[in-house]
Amino acid sequence: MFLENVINHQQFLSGECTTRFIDTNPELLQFEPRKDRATKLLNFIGRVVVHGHPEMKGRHVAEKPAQPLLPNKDILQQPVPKGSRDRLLELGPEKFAEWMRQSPKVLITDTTLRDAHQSLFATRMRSDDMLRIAPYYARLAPELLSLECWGGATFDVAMRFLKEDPWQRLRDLRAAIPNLLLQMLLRGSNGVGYTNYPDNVVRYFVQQAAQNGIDLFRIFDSLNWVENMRVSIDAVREAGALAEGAICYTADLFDAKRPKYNLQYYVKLAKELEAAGCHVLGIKDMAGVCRPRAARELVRVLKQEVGLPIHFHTHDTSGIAAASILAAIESGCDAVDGALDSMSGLTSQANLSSVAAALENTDKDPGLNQQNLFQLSTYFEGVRKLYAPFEPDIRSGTADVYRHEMPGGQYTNLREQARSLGLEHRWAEVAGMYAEVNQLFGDIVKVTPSSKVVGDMALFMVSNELTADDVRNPDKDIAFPESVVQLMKGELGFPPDGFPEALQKKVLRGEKPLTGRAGALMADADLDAIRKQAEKECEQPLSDSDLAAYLMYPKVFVEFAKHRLEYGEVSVLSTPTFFHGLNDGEEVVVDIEPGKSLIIRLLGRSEPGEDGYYKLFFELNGQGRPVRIAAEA
Ligand code: 3PY
Ligand code: ZN
Repeated sequence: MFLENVINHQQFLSGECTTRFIDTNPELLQFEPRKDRATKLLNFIGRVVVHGHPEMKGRHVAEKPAQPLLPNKDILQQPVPKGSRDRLLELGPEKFAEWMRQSPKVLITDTTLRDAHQSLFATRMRSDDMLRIAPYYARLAPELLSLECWGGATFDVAMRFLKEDPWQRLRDLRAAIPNLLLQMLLRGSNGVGYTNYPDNVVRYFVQQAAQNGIDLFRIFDSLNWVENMRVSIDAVREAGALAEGAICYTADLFDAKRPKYNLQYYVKLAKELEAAGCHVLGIKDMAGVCRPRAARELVRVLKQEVGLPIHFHTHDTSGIAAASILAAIESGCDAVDGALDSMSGLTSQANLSSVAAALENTDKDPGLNQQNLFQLSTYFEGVRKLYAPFEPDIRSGTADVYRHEMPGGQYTNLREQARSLGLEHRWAEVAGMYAEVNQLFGDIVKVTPSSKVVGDMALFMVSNELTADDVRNPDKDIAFPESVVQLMKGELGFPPDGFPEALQKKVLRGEKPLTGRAGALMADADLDAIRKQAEKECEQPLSDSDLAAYLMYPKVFVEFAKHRLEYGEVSVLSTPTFFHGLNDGEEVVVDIEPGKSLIIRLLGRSEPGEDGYYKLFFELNGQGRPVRIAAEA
């Protein structure tokens, strides 16, 4: 800073410097530490060194993990080959969808950067771990259909826990991977949130997502209500991107005791989505309960009934997802999802490389290079270790998923919620209660946000020692969680057969449920006024994408924006430094922008003085930098 002050000073620039230059210009020594990126980062690291990262509290960390190794960097000398995005730009969405349908080979989506980490370690993967490998993806796996890398819970978690900008992640991935379709998961009228938003907010969000780099939007509704998906489908089409309308698979096609989720139910939905203008039909088996026989039959019939390419998504919670994927492919499924080896299995997706290998030397061979996939997977093996403290101790698949039907993407997140309520040791009870709550609610589709409501209610019942009979009992007064009240009111929409009347009455305490789509009943949001309000709350000017984030999560965004003001872009720190700070004597290089790096070393620290502050001694690019951190967290 001192040097910067000197070399930018008028007198210095004019060459009129004498030995009294500094004495006669005392302002050179007036630093503005709060505005300086390096100081902000040192303060952040200092806090982690002294108090630990708040996200690591109470978690088991054996030792500070090492930064994962990347593949050979010579790979980056290769030009980026053409891929699915080049094809989309050339053909446009309609013809691209037709190409998907005609393609003899099976197309594969890699979910490693979104659903896999959402499902394995509570969505905690940081942008830095994605961006380091991104240019390798572009070169090593150009045959992929898409990279699912955004949306779902990643938007919220990026700001809330990782204190980074989800939009910046998207822009950076886009720049590093120009050749592959980037795919997101959009919860229809619930955007990337847990509630319904006004239609113009959903439209604005979709526009921003498309402008910042999303090509393929997988859109679903948490109660399979197509009315709730139309605004998003139209907005995606207007943006010139690919609209994949997904039906959420629930129960078992062949279970005569749950006839409402039969073939006709799915065929009707699929036809509605086709008529609504979707380019691709998704089958979203969010819990991983679509058994091989059901997958074979569902895809066979849907191929006959609709003219869209079919994209099958499932989870490996049961341990037999690959059998369902291969069965779907036998029936002519056009595209399937998987995750790289080291990020697959359990509540995540099935192993992409193994599915590809199973198809090798057949006419459906996706044409991926196994050695290349292995290089990518090896990197993520190291990444996964960074997040070990967030992984539940699950070691095998379980058929219990057919009972609780919990989405893979919810599993680790709900477990985190249980943990924060001190209920982790009662997890088996929570999972059992989840199944009971589903029956109480009338056997509904469970996917975000309806799955969150079921989860909230299960946690509420376990922590308050309530049984299903207590909940049904009209004479037992219960203060239901707010999300349950919203669900019963119809704020997320309605299942085709409605909610059980008696429970709905009890929850709503005389209030009437909505009679139409929540989004249609809400006035458009005044985006200009909201921007002004948000800028005031955040004490800084906001970009269009910032506004879109505020519209989804006002409170979370304000906290994130204030953190950004105080500590700068902490996303530039490596994950070991972000979560664990530095050991005494440790040095790291932090790239704060292309061509500009900070070399940070922690020399040591003093115990807190009488002023109540620790003093940390850093070296920043070779210069000593003391940092004071309050002993009180
Ligand atoms: C999400 O909405 O985050 C999901 O992963 C749903 O499966
Ligand atoms: Zn999923």
